[in-house]
Amino acid sequence: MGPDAVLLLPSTPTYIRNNDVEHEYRPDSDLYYLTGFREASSLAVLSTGRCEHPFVLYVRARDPARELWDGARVGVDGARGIFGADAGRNIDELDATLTDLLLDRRRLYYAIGRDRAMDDKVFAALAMARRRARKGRFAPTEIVEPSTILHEMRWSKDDAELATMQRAADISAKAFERALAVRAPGLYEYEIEAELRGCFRRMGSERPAYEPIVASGPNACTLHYVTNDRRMEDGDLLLIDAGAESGGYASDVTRTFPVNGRFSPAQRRVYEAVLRAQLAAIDAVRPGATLPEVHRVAVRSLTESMLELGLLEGSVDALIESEDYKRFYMHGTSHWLGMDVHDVGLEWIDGAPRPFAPGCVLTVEPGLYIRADDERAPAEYRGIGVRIEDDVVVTSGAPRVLTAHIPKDPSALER
Ligand SMILES: [Mn+2]
Repeated sequence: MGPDAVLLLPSTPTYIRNNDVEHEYRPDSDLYYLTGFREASSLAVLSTGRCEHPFVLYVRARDPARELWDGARVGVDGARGIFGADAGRNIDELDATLTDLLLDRRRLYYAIGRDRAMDDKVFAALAMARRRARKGRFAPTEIVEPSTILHEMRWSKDDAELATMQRAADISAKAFERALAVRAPGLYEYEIEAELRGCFRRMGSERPAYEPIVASGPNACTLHYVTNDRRMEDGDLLLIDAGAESGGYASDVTRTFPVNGRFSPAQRRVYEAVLRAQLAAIDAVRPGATLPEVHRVAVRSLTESMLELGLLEGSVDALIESEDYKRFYMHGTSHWLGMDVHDVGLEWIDGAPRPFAPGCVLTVEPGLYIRADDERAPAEYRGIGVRIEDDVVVTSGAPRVLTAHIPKDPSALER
């Protein structure tokens, strides 16, 4: 942060769902990353240079009457004793005390525009600090976006983080095992969703890392399908894109398999094309490689398959150049994965794609989607959507796949 700087890191605001019921509070990733603190209405303040308390944690004060309703709070003593703050403070005293923390700091790290109510408090404290800056005292003259430091720290995962991510992946693996065991024609998609969610919670996952996609038959061609209310039919494929969050970290997995336990020949050809592309793309995840490079590997392999399957005509190079392949593969191949399912960290640095380094984690998730109403496609492929997604860690050598134990070989899936 440099000398004489201060970082303000507030919790995410809570939102009313309806009447007096709130949406579930999910701790802010940055705040949780730095402090481990999970309660709402909190704010961490980190300061460099001469100051009385380098780490101040504002929390909701203990309040037996409120805690009777809402559950136990760590309180200001716990902020110090449990979370290692140099000072714990009551969040209700923020307005009265924030100015002091900004005085004699030159640079303020604060993410403007995420929470307008908090912006108002910070700007008021900043204005007050400027009024009080005299006789050798001073106020911040720079406001810096904290992600410039924090998100780069989060981009590369240490061993403890990777162990947590492996745990999230293992929970997802159990849930997919369960989905494979219970799938059957006649069930509704939400019954599979219920199995996934139940499995996550039974194994201690806090919540799904994102809304589970349980897309049977033609629904697999809707990329963000989450209504999950179709009755599955004999002969459908089922595409499940779901991942557990555990210890604050996400997993993100997609598998596609036949509802009746047997791929049709056409389904199997499409499936094997996606699997070929996915294996080639995973193999490209090496130190120094980049997201666009991994995507290019997947696109080339998929475009070759589109020709073989008779979905497109022409040459591979021309179809890639014209982007005609996007009719069947219209999304990216990868994103960073971590505390956020689409995790933070720059993708480009100084105008060039960022090279992978050991410890960064990304998904590899190619797919083929042939819409049911695509009358130019061979009839046997219409309505087939396939995606296969794994979570991959960059190491100094071969890529490490956190979700490797979830079956994806077509014969293994049938077994
Ligand atoms: Mn994904």
